[in-house]
Amino acid sequence: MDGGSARRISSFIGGKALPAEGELFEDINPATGEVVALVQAASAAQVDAAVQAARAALRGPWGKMTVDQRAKAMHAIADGIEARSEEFLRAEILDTGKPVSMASHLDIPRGAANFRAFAEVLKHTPGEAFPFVAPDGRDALNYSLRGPRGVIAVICPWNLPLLLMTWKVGPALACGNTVVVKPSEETPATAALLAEVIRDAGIPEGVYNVVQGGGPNAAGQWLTEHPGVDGITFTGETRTGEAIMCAAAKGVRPVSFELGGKNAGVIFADADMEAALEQAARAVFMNGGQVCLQTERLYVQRPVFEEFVAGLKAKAEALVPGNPFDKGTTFGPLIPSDHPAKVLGYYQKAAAGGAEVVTGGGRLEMPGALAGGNWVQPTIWTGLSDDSPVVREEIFGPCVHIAPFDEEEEVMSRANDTPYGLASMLWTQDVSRAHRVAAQLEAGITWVNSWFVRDLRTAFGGMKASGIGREGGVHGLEFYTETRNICVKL
Ligand code: NAD
Ligand code: 6OD
Repeated sequence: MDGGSARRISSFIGGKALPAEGELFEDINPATGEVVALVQAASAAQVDAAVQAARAALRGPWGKMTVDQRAKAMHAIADGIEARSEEFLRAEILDTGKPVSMASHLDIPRGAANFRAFAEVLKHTPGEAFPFVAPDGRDALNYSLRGPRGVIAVICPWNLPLLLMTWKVGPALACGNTVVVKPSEETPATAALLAEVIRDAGIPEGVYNVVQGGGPNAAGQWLTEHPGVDGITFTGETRTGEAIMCAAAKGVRPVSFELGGKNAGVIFADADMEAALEQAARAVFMNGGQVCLQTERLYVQRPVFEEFVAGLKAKAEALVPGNPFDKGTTFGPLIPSDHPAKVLGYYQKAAAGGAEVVTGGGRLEMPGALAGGNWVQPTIWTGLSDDSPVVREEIFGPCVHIAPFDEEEEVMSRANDTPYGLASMLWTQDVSRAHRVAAQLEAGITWVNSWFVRDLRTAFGGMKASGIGREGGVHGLEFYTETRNICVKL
């Protein structure tokens, strides 16, 4: 096992890494259960220092840069990630246990792409100006100026640590804000590495700060409650979003939230079965099912139901769990140490509720060094009713319930019968039906005959309990900038 001995990771404030001392917590490799690092937990005073450093940096050279200069800086950060991609890859794999085949194609390259994409969006976003005649007959001109919102708190989850952090840090910095990032306590490493890249790219100190630690009564809560924060962008559980919204209410600070989901996939009988199975297997099992866009409910039209269930079972059983550093590994562990208990709890509920367990349904016993990791079996169920907790609640694991349906109208109402609305997936070769159904699915994003093929310039976010606001391309400007209207009488 390519584990590595425990190293130290710390917070990064005002251009400097703090000494890794004081209160320390363990960073665990989920594939093995080994401690890979000891992490310095930021104190309330250090969180305050990070916010002060970010505020001071707004008044320094960063605040005076032109859009072109900032865009150049964003590309320099992306270059830095690419130059150190092997280090990012190793750090991300040790923190998450995800297979190298996935992290090298998705997490790290998209981490760099987030800086390039938002640099270009800013450079090419037009402004607005309205010449008009005022009531007194004189000419007038109104125009808008967009400026940074200020100090942005970036609160991150553990499932795609670098990708989802840079997805927010990229637009925040491109718009001229400064940030204080709170990575998940489960995955602290790549936020610390990014601090070195940003420092080495010549970005002024205080523009990018990291506070390590937990959420409640720790760095996350102290940061979101801090009055010096001008906006909070958060990805994580809906319940955590509710707590953060309460913190943001003080001072009426804006939030941008990407939250939980219980995403539905709909397979019509005319779907290209081979492609649908290939992508459904990704949509259910990629990253151990720990992707917000993951499909946990599949509805398959009755004539192809048996064929589809058998096909997905074969895909699940062909997954290769193993050492994440091996190129042939295609399936990794759950990430937090307490996550198997939650996921296995749903596995038990499904069995107790009368589900047919098509495959999986329990812990995954692994050999050697992997025996201590957070492994659960890829799992498929059928036979539960739509109101079963397994079919209604977010599990965030490598599992799916598959139910048959007969009519288009029926499946629409079943797919939409959820408090969530993040993503959905739809397979049909009937173009009219694809457009008709996609327009009715209550989800921020619908994949048609595909899964997770999203251009970074498009809007991303959830309906209902899956989020507030949209990020991506120009859509993120609503949150990451403040617009001022200038009214001139000529
Ligand atoms: P989480 O909500 O437990 O934690 C996310 C972050 O919030 C962590 O950094 C945590 O320390 C911090 N936090 C927790 N309590 C806090 C508090 N009271 N105040 C401030 N910060 C606090 O989420 P998670 O377990 O890391 O991630 C899994 C969840 O994230 C799933 O529900 C998943 O659906 C969701 N998710 C959503 C998206 C999306 O784009 N919609 C993407 C990825 C993950
Ligand atoms: O990169 C993306 O398109 C994106 N924002 C993915 C989100 C995945 C959530 O787990």
